[in-house]
Amino acid sequence: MQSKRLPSNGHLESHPEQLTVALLGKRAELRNIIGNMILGSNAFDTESHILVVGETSSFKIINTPDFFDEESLHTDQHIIDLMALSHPGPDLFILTIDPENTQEVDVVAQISKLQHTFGERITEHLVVTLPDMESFHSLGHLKEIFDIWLAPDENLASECRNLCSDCDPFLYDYRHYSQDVVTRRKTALETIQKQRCGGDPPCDVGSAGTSAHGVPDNIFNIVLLGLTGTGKSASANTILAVGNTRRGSRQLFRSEPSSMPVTTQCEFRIMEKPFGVLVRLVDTPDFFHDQLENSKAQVEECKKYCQPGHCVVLLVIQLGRFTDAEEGILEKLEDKLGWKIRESTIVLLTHGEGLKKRSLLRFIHESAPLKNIVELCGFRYHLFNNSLKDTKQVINLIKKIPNYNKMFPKLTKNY
Ligand SMILES: Nc1nc2c(ncn2[C@@H]2O[C@H](COP(=O)(O)OP(=O)(O)O)[C@@H](O)[C@H]2O)c(=O)[nH]1
Ligand SMILES: [Mg+2]
Repeated sequence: MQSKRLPSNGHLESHPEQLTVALLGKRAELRNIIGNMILGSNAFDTESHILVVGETSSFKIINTPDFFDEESLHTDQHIIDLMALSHPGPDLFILTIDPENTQEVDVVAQISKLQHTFGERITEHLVVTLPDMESFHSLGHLKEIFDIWLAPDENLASECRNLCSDCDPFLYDYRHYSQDVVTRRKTALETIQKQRCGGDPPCDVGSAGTSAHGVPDNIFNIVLLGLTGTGKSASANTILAVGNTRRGSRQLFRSEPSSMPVTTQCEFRIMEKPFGVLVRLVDTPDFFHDQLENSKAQVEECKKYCQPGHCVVLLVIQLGRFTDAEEGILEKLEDKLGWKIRESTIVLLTHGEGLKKRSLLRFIHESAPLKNIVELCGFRYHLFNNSLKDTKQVINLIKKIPNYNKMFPKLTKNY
């Protein structure tokens, strides 16, 4: 593909393999997540009202503000900037669909607007990312109608280069925007870039630059940790159920009784309701299970989401079934993850129906090792009955997240 591409700017000469990707969509947080996933860094971390460029030698990602905001006074400027920064055309457009806009009519309207703005052929270079497998299935037919690629968020990073491997370069058509204006803007942006950066290394206008791999992005993570069979996946599903509307229902995590690990790798779902901001719900395998292959790699994957200040850990323990293996589990997890997760941990006890009418606090006090863990976690604990899909137990859990009212101000208003 690169050999077919016209050289559009200085970066291609230094990085001939570099692909240029235009990142579009209504929600800044989601665009940031996708952009960071592809770059393998935390280059994008704010809601920006200008175009932000993040680069590695493999990718140049142009993260655009919301083109679909009818009230924006700057849409034309943003479109011209995108055309200038990716002149004569990017290798790929990625349209990120957020969990609240997965209705077919919304998605079709966005694709049509892009065709109208940039040219009919955009669809041959367009990847639409969907937030869950359910919308992936329900919108599957759009693939044929528009000749686009549909991709669930999770697999995108590895797919990006494959997608570009055998298509002709995309070239903007200039039906609505003058080519002269775009090339003038391109020269102006290059001049600004040179003044700012001395031309080397590239750090375009509004550049986020790039940074170390594995640094967390700006999304808050809820990470479920614990041994096999304690109810991590079932608890994640209970949380997920609160945000599910009929049109936005999400694929559940696999949860079933088994002494062998059912969850064998870290998995996440992005949700917005009831938090009011995007939250990544991360289910993990039992890192201590001797049948878990690749345990080290899974811990590394988990570390991406489980970083101080960016997450809450739910340490899941089955009520009434505290095992020897769980003694010292908090310290062992801290060892693996490399920080004092206790500062951000809530002990989540499952099988709440087993408590009957007894007091939970008394129950905890009767088990010295359980009491010890709860104590180490600053007495943050909560009880779930995962056989009930009860919103209240989830909201009460969220309210135990340290600083929840600052992080989720809309939740405070709604509940
Ligand atoms: N009755 C009941 N069953 C539960 C509860 N939580 C989990 N389970 C069941 O326990 C089994 C193991 O749960 P799972 O979520 O797969 O555990 P994981 O290995 O920690 O992810 C599944 O059959 C769940 O349905 C609960 O609160 N009540
Ligand atoms: Mg599981």
